[in-house]
Amino acid sequence: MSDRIHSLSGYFHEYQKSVADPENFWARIADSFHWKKRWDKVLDWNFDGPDVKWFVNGKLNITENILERHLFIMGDKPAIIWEPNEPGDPNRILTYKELYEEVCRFSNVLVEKGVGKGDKVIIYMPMVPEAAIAMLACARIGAVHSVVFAGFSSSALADRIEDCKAKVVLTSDGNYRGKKKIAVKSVVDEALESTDLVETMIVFQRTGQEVNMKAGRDFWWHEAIEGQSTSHVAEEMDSEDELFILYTSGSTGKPKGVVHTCGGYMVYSKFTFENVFQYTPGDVYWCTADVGWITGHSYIVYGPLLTGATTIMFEGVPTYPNPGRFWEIVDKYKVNQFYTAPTAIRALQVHGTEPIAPYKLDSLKVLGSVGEPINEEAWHWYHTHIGKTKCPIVDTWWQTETGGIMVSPLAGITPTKPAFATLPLPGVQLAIMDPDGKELKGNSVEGNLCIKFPWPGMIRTTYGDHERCKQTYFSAYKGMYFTGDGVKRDHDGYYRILGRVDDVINVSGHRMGTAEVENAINEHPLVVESAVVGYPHKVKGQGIYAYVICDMSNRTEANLTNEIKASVTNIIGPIAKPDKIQIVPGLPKTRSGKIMRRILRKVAEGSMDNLGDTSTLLDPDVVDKIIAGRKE
Ligand code: 7RM
Repeated sequence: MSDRIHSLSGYFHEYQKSVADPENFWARIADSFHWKKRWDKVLDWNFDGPDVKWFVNGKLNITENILERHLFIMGDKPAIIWEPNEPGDPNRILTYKELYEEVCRFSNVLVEKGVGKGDKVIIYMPMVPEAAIAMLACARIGAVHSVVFAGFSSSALADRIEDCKAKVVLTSDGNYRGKKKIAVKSVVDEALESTDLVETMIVFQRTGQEVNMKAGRDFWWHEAIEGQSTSHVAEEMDSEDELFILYTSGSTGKPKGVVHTCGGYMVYSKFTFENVFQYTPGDVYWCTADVGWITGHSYIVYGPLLTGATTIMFEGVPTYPNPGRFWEIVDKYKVNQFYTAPTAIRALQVHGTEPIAPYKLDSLKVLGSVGEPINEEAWHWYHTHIGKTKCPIVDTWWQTETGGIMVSPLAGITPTKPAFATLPLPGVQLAIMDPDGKELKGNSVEGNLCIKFPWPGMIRTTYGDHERCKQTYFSAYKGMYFTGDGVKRDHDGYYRILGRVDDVINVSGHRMGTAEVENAINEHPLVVESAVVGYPHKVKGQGIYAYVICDMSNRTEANLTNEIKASVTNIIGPIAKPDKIQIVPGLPKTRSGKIMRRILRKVAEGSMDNLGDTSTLLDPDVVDKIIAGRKE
């Protein structure tokens, strides 16, 4: 059954209802799912705890709403179309029936290995259907998956294993991405040297490269599923049982494990998918994200599959073997909805329109954008050259913590404006706050973006540290969830997201804490102190600029810079590698010892004539020295 809104007046009507009577609004949406037992109460909440429960005492299994639900009516319909890295290699298509059978087989494997309800399972896998099968098998048996992007380093992986106390890791031998063949299992092996929590590792064979298998701990995926039954009875889950943990960066400390629960996430991911993309039966949908990020969770796997959609999973990269690869795939599968990040658009824009010319792209109905603000130039390029001016662009604002899209046009329904995420989805009550904690009402205002009422897909806690959840999201503004983003509401009441107002930067749509990068830099033995800021980058959106104080006695600057980059790659992963490193004699600090990042940001972006007040600095001279040594 579909809960799709069909018109702009329908949107306003639903929005109004969702605010006037949220419980009835969401109960009606939730009623179109299969519950093993219906809830007693739709919502129980306070933002002080915070303590939020949706569909209280409802019992369900999310995978029944993906598998059993679609098995009989559309068993032969493609659920997942997998396109490999290499254009000539065979693709794979899994129908809903095949997906059901594969998930059941793997569920049985997990049970046989002693994995049960509440156990944490790390999934460190490339973009292969088995990554989705693994997620769904965990959900089916009640285990809690934590997918770790396979580009993270062994030490980042070890941190996550330790934090959630995982006893199982699912991985692959290797991974193909563009020209590269990447080792995957050996990264896990290295991570497991520093922790003894993991009892079982199951390895999907993708590349056939040589790996070490530790007897009693490591098993091949293809051997493990052999002879397993293709049926499995789904575990009964409480609506508020954990579904997954996904680590995300914040402005302080190590990444936090954002916890999502079964009932609310199920309802929210499907509702937002159907409505934002206006998915209709028979459409082919493609989201280019990686399953290691929330976008992959909600809009490659859960949202589309709950809707009975055909979802494409692409193993490769936009520019291999050439910058026409995305468009070749769009034509090949007659993709109707295409969802990507501004950074990918900008990376392709650089190559001009020639790579697009051979392709028709006439199947496209909807284009989507996610992960970072989309600049107007990229918006127009996307609209003109990919959408041929006929496809609405849905600029979708949301976060790992929100579970699903929060502010976005409904495709073809909400009139769009370049670089505006437009209006909140039904059920989403936004507030723009000034620094003193006053809500800015009316139009033409700018401030910090907060949310004043719960929505089903929202974060429940940060794993193992509820206080941190409260501090990070529910303390800045009383009784509200604070997003960390700045926002403007224009004269039409449309929302434009301005970017982070905290020490989080967004590099190619990947969220990174400046403190996290600094900690990695500081691991280098010759580094005394560092400060990291973002600066505008033509393709990545933001680049990473690091100011580093170090002991230069027996290194050249070039050596040291390379060593620091290597060290960050080792500690976090290549995505956190600074673009620019400037060795500095000191950092601009206030008398109380606080680094004035505002100044460092200005210098990094090149607006030195506009540094603002520097009178509170301990040593104002240091600023001139920093400007003099600035990296172009
Ligand atoms: C989905 C995702 C969240 C942060 C968020 C914003 C930024 C995401 C947009 C956006 C402007 C958008 N989750 N962001 N989408 N900024 N317009 N459409 O990216 O947890 O990884 O990042 O990303 O700053 O707070 S995330």
